[in-house]
Amino acid sequence: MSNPLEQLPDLVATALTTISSSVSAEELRGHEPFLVGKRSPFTNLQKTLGSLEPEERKAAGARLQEARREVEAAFEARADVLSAAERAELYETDRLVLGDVVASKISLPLSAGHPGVVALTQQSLEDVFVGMGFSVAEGPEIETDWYNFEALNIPPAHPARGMWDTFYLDLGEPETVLLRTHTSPTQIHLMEAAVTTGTLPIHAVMPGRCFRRDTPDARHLAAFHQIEGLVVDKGITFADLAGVIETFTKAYFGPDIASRLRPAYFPFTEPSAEFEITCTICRGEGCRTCSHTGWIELGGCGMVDPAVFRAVGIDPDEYSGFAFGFGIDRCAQMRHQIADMRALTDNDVRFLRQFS
Ligand code: FA5
Repeated sequence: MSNPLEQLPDLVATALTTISSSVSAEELRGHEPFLVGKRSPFTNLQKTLGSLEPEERKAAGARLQEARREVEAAFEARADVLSAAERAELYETDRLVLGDVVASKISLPLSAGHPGVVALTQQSLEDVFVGMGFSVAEGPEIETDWYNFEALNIPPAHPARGMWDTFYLDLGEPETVLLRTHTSPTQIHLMEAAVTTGTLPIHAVMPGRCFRRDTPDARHLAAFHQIEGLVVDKGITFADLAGVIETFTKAYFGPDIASRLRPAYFPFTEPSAEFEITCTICRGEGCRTCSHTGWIELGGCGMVDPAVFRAVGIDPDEYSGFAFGFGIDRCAQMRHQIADMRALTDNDVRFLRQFS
């Protein structure tokens, strides 16, 4: 029987010629199955080795393997050369010269970005209140339990703490340092500073970010914004508070949006009220966003509780005041008729672009 490997040198020579004469990586890839793949003569020859005697089969297998490796090595080397040449050519043809970059910069509709709708809303709210004679102040986002709760007449274990589901920080004694749940602690900072520096009265608004363990839904986020208002002066009454709320509503939302105050409870104001406006999504008809009531709660307000004055060293017999705090995101939602507040944090540029 003839030796099946007789033709091996010719097969190797033919394969090497095919490899060296391929002029592109694509052409070489087209030959791959017939040179080193399943359809190569080496694979066919492998199958014929079974007809040899065992001792012949071993030597023939080694020769075949060596020939296959030679072809594979030549194939890899040629593939490297061809693809390197093609990459170099691509770099050359795709290279941008300075003139191209300048030209494309001019023709592209580039956008530098812009403040988001909540930041813009905060600016407009500040403008309205500054126009009404308020100054603007800021307070820290990380607070102690004393500023966020105790000084606001909410002692430990007071049931009202349940109104604000709190994120505590792992700092100091457990549950003593937290992410502020509202902007009301800034009232305390402001009153303390005014007492220390002897700069009463106070007419200020305090915008900022707040955090609650609230499940996001159409009207809630876990990180949201409030704007706090505080007036401390002599002879301030609930009528002043109601007048400020009404003036603000008309100035910011327009003459066709109504506001109303409903009795409520906050430990730091007495009496207290909830401040609601006509739902701008349904214009009072009732919809999913306003839970079919026609009204949307913007915030809370009331006359500063004497206990709060005493906590910061202000004499409640000499001074009186009012405070309010409402959601900036909620204002943005109502002003722009955004049915679901979660759109504010989705980062969808099609949504964000509308408010530039
Ligand atoms: C307060 O936070 C009180 N500090 C308000 C206050 C200040 C009362 C001064 C009296 C005097 P309340 O928890 O109701 O109250 O929140 C006020 C407003 O913040 C809400 O009406 C809503 O507009 C907004 N708000 C509250 N929680 C969220 C939330 N998770 N996402 C978005 N907005 C919220």
